[in-house]
Parts: sequence; C-alpha cells; structure tokens
Amino acid sequence: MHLSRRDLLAGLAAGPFAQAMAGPAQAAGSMSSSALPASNSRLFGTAVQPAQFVPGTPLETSIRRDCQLLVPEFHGQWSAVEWVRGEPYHGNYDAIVAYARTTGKKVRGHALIWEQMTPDWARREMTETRDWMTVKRHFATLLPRYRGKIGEWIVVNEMIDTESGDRDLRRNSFQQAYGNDYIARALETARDLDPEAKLMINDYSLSQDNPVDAARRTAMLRLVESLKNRGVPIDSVGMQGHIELAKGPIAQREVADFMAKLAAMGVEIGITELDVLEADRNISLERRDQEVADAVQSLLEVACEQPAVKSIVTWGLSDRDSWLQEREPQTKLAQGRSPVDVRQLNRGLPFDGDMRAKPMRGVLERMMAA
Ligand code: 9MR
Repeated sequence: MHLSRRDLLAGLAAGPFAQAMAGPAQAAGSMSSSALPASNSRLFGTAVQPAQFVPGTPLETSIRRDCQLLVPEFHGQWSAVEWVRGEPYHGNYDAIVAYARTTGKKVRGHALIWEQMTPDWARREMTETRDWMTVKRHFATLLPRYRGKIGEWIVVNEMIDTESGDRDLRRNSFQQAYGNDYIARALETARDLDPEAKLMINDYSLSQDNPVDAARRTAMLRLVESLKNRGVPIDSVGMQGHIELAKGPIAQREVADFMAKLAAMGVEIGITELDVLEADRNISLERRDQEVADAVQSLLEVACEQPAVKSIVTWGLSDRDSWLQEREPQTKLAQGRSPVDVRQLNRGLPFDGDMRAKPMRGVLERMMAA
C-alpha cells in the first residue's frame, strides 16, 4: 500500500479527524469522536506514565480507547526501580500493569538493560566484580513479579554504536564488565526467568536515509544473525523510530529490505518509540504538522506492508508530555509557560499540547485501518 500525499489529505478531509483538526475555533482538549481502528495484524500503543491515568481526561481517554499496548516511559528503568541497591520500588510499574489489566491492554517491559538508566551503584559493582549476579539480581526483581502480566521485555536497549563501538557494539558498562557477550547472556537470563515472555532488543537511528542509519541497519542485522546462529533466545527487534527531519527522508527501500531480512531470520519487529523532531519551526503550523505526518506515513507505509511488524508504539500521545521538548531550550521554555503556547512546542506526536488531533493521528488511523 503506497498512499500518496493527496490520498492522505483527501482521507483526512473526509475522515473523523477533519472535525478535530478544524483549527483555532476548536476548543482546547477536543478530540476526534472515534477510536483508532484496532488492527488484526498489529497492536498500536504508546509510552505512558502512571500520572496520566486520570479517568476521563482527554489523554486518558485516548490511551484507553486507542491503545492495545502500553510501555512505561521511564518508570521501568533500573534507576527508577532500584535507585538504592537492594531496595526495589515497584509502585509505578505495578500501577501501569494494574491499569493495563483493568483496561485490557498488553504491557511491554522497558528496559532491563540500558546504560543511560543504570544506577551508579550497579555500574560500580559490575566494573569492580564482573560478576553476572548484579544483572541477574536486577532481572530477578522484575521478571518473576510480572510473569503472565508483561508479555514482552526489551532486554537490551541501545547497544549499537557504529562510530566508536567495539565491533559496532556500544562501549558501555555492561560491555566493559562482561564483554560483547553481555547481550546474549542477558537474553538467556531473561528466558530462564520467564520462559513465556517475548524478548526484544531495541535501538534508534535505523530508519532514515543517511550514512549513519545505513551503517546501523547493517550492524543490527549482523547482531541478530549472530544471536540467531548461536541459538540465543531473541524474539523481536525494536526500531525506535525517533525520526529527525533534519537527518534525511525515510529510507523506504532500505528499511523494507532491512525488515524483510529480519523477518527471514524469524524475528518480529516493532516500531517502538515513534515521534518526530521537527527541523524548521519558521514555517506555517499547517506545513509543520504536514511534514511530521508525511515522515510518519513514509515509515509506516513500509512497516505496515511487512507482516513481521507486530506493533507500532508512539513515544507519548500529546506534545505536552514529549521528551523532545527537552531537546530544545525554546520549547522547554514554552512548556514551562502558563498557559503553554502549544504552537511553540515541537509537534512530533499525534496530538498537540491541548490534545487536538493533528495530521499525524490521521496517518495512524489510516495505517492501522489498512
Ligand atoms: O522519554 C523518556 C524520558 O522521559 C526519560 O527521562 C528518559 C530516561 O528514562 O528516557 C526517555 O525515553 C528514552 C527511551 O527510554 C529510550 N530511547 C530514547 C528515549 C528518549 O530519550
């Protein structure tokens, strides 16, 4: 299915989002009256924070209505769960799992290993002892507790580094303590602790047309191939999908080929953290939103043609909560202002900061319906 931009615009004008996108006259917080269509072939989901589960708010309504899969945006990280060694805190993870249970949604654990969110005490312990027990103990605080409740885990997050890595693998504390084999060991440990859960590895910069992304696609394919060849348990590969408009168009042909190769190796694929960092804010709001929607469409056209792609997850629903605001001082400022001028925020998610649907949501609706 290759929709032209014209098809898309025609669809948007006629669809239920036309109303929600009617512009300034539209009251803040208004939304489309229809849910995203639940696809038979793949799940739609978003990153969530427990504070967002306030019943009946526009955001919670969209989470409840549109999503089948929830991913903790940061409360699942090692630092968030065990800031102090030996004193795990499960409150936030439990809240997400409980909300998912009562609303009938699946949960993806995110993420067991991620350098950036590894507590200092754990880094030190791993470096000093090189004892795998540090990692195993961490996995054991989560996997058994959520057995049967969290059906898929991102076991290792962001392990590729084609620029200064060791054989394209990031020189992080895990790699330094245990060697590049830490990825295989982590997957094996996770399988032992929950044989039913699907195990995923996840990385960024895999979808655009530039030399860095191209090299990273090759490195990911090599990594998955070597894990598969060694019989290491790996079920799925996550492409984060943080699109940066300044970094080139979506490499549609190459991404299709990348996905086909992964599928041939027998792994499922997820678009795991979809959002768009804008390149130019000095154009009209309509053009800004259209450029975001076009980039998302370009990636999802390819993803939705590949049966191995089983889920599409956006990294939040509303621009107001997006981590992308942190990347740019002027939007951080806009975020802190009261009332927030939502036009000054990066507009890379399906809804603006006032939960008005944008063309990106129209793309999701069409793609999930296809
Ligand atoms: O969006 C997340 C942000 O709110 C957190 O502060 C941060 C650290 O936990 O993680 C962000 O999400 C990241 C994700 O977990 C992994 N890929 C990159 C995402 C953006 O940094």
